[in-house]
Parts: sequence; structure tokens; C-alpha cells
Amino acid sequence: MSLVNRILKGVRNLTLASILALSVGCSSSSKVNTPSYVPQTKTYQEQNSNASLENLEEYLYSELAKRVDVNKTTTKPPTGQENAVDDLELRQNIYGQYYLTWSYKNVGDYNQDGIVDVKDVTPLAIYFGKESPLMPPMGWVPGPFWRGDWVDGNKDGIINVQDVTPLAANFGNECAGYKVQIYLNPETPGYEWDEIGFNLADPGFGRKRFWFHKLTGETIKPGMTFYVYPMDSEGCIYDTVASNRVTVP
Ligand SMILES: [Ca+2]
Ligand SMILES: [Ca+2]
Repeated sequence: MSLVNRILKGVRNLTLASILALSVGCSSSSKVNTPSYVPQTKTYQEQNSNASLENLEEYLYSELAKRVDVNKTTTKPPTGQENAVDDLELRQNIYGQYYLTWSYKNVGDYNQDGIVDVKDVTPLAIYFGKESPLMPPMGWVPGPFWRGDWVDGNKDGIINVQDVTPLAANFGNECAGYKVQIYLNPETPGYEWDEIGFNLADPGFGRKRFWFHKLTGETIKPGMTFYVYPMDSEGCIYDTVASNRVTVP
């Protein structure tokens, strides 16, 4: 079934009863007629027992039906403050050469493939009911490189059906990489220095990470300031928000 048809089906299913039933992970159609609000205090096990990929997908389509213009198929880069990089760092390697590094941010892209779409429901089903940030693999210590919160779209500390809403709100957002911008000094306007493609992101074991090594000792001077913007596949950064800035000491 095409996305448009699934969304239209979502419209047909968009009744108060069905939303309430799905919002508590109810998979039985017989329960749709007797919805009841279950507060956040419901245990993780109870929520997990009712979470299915199908239920989450249907809830997503219902959410999309309320938001998406089904005739509009264009993508756009991740916009807004919630998608702005906030951990850009300027570091030096053992040879004294500077490089930039930052974490990938694209709310709703739960499978971290660069685009927010229906495939991002699958990680929700996998991690459903778990606390966020998710624990790193055995032997890894939580730290700046481990930001296991990429599936927790609403940042409430738990992976559940409420993380469908941020997915729907950002549906279609595409991050094809980042543009690296620079201020030569505080008195001059910033301009585009270079860019890095999404395919070069380090998958790691948690949130994807970018490492930008195209800074050379000859050109990097004290006072230079760097920041990054997410871009879509057309290089568009319209309405995106710049990262934090880092300055060469
Ligand atoms: Ca995705
Ligand atoms: Ca959440």
C-alpha cells in the first residue's frame, strides 16, 4: 500500500476512540469501543506487551493524516532548534591539526538513515518501553560519544507511543549532510567553508557522529570560528538553525 493510501487510511481511522486506544498500545479492536486513558505510570512491561509494529505504524498514519499534505512529496532539511547541532567541538590530533566533530541530530530519524519516514517506526517497536538514554553495549562507558537517546523523540526519558508524534511532526525531513561555515574573524561575515555528506557519518554504537578533518594547519588561524548547518540532498539549509560555534584559540 502506498504512503498516500496509508495516510488516507489513517484519516479514515482517525477517531477519538482509535487514537486513545492506540495511545495506550491497545491492539485489540474490541477495546477500541471502550477507550480509557492510561497514565504514564503504566509499567514498561505493560506498555511493551501491547506494542506492535503494526499498531505503531497505524498510529503514525493517524498522526500524519492530521499533519501532512498528502499531495506534497518534497523533502526539506531538519529545521528548528531541536535539530540544531549542540555539541560541535574543535579538537586537535596528535600532530596538532584541528578537526571538527559533532553528533547527528534529526528528530524522528530513529533508524538514523538520514530521512524521517515510516521505517523509523521499527526502532520504536524494538526499543518500546525502554528507558532513554539507552545503555551502551557491553564494555562501553556512557560519555560524550554515547548519546543513546536518538529514539526518544520527545525527550521524556522513555521510548513509547508518544515518540510517534515527533516522528510525524518531522516526517519527510532529510539530512544529506552538513555544511561547515566559518567566520574568519568577528568583523567579517560568515561563509561556507565546505560540507560533509551523510554517508561519511560514523555509525558507531549510538547516535551517529561526524568527523570533519579538512582543516589544515596552514589555513587555520586563531580567532577563526566554525559552525555547521544540516542540509538536504539539494544542499538546501533553508529554515535550519546553526550549531553552537567553536573558535580557534
Ligand atoms: Ca530514518
Ligand atoms: Ca519518549
